[in-house]
Amino acid sequence: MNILLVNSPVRLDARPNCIPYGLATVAAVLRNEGHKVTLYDANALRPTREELLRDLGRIQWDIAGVSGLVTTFSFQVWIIERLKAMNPQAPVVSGGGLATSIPRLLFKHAPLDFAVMGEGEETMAELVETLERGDAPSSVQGLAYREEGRVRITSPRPNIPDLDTVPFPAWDLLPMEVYLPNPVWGGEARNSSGFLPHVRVSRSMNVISSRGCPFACEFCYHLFGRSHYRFRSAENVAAEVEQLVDRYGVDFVGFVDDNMMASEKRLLEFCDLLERRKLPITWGCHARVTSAKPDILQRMAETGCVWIGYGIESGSQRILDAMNKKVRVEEARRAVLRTRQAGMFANTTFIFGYPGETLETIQETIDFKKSLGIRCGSFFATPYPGTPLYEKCRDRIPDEETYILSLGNATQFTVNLTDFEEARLFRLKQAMDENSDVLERPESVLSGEPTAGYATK
Ligand code: B12
Ligand code: SF4
Repeated sequence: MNILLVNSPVRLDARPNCIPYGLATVAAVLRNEGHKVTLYDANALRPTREELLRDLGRIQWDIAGVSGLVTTFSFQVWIIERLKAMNPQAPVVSGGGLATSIPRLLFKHAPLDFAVMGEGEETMAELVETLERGDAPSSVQGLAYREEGRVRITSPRPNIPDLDTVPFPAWDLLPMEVYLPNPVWGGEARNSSGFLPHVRVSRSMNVISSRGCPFACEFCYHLFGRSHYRFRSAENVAAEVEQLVDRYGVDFVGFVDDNMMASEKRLLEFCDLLERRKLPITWGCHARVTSAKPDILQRMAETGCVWIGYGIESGSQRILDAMNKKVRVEEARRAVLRTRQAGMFANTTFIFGYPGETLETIQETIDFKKSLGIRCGSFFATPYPGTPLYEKCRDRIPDEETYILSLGNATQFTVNLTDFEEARLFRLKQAMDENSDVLERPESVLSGEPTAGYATK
């Protein structure tokens, strides 16, 4: 079959820096099954809508797939309508964060045929095979589809037990040269990250070495189910890095897994492989502060790790507990210091305006940042559908559809989860981002107008 896969654009104020990793592994699986796959990455190419339609007009497909995060709702509704109008016989399938978290809403607004929920490789391959045979989709696990005007959801598909069986992404179907020059992290990525000044990155690529996370923070969306953590073998990950170096001259790999350091044994094996194969890369990863042990950090730095991103979220224990973060403020502080001592950049991200946020908790975060010399912005606490935080805050979201349409970068305000009035909330966020004390500040300062970019409504 001819299969067209479209990736939706996100974060248009930053240059595209991450390949759509999951969509590209789905593409690789479909190709291995003998299908002809075209991958149109609208996030890399950033075409106008007219250009996109013109480009699609040149492609033939029997089945179309669309991928995107929950923030791509309006784009997906539009593109699904267009795909159906251009080729009414061809089923359209959506997968990824949007299809998994709010499939019914997508069915309501778009002429969608199928939503693949959760991991996509096996479900999509099985769906295509089922449609090719002309069988009913009801036997395909992990799927939502229309039946007699209603949306039916089949039983959940168990996660792939051995991730080493998943092929590497179909890089050759992607416009790799668009992504490679744009570092996964750093100022231009607009994800509040930095780099050490001496680190030079010329060709950077994102890799996923594990899926899921063993923890359950209240605000975090778990696409592959809560608390189900699986990791690829060190050998399998090193082989992928080696191919990226050989084929694309990659000199920096960003592991964008939720928590790349969760298995110490696998991490140390991976470091050994990098050393033994003399792979000429620097690298970075996301991790939990509780994984930051001095000997492990030392070994990571020796083998080229230059960046570790920690979701610190707050300097207030009360807020961390409310988030179900299962971390002590002191552990976060230690992780930053130890990472720096090992010679790496400790990137930190913070959430502002969590339910329960007060002047005192904001000041605690400011104190935390100041004590470590951290200067960075924060993200507005944003409840994403499918998270416990979303359920907890439903009463603050009067109309779900309007809310979903407002979701974008969490540097922008969507919903007030605190008891502060909005104008004050914006000023407080600015103060926290700039490390200006809020408890001792004269009221005249806090009641002034926030600088442009803060009153983001
Ligand atoms: C890299 C990344 C990004 C990148 C690029 C995303 C992209 N489109 O490529 C950037 C930095 C741009 C980004 C931005 C944001 N992100 Co992000 N991001 C990630 C991250 C860390 C990794 C994605 C990844 O590679 N996953 C691994 C692969 C294997 O999974 P996958 O992509 O989901 O694909 C699988 C399935 O979803 C499915 N599938 C996917 N597409 C399709 C299509 C079809 C047709 C089929 C059949 C199946 C299918 O099959 C794949 C293979 O199993 C995830 C966390 C995570 N670990 O997943 C968060 C995550 C996806 N991001 C998330 C969020 C919230 C955001 C932001 C809103 C954050 C913010 N506060 O601003 C912004 C978006 C801003 C905007 N303006 O839209 C949430 C998604 C919530 C949701 N319900 O969609 C996640 C899950 C983080 C979290 N735990 O909360 N992100
Ligand atoms: S925020 Fe991080 S540690 Fe918490 S559940 Fe999400 S991925 Fe896991």
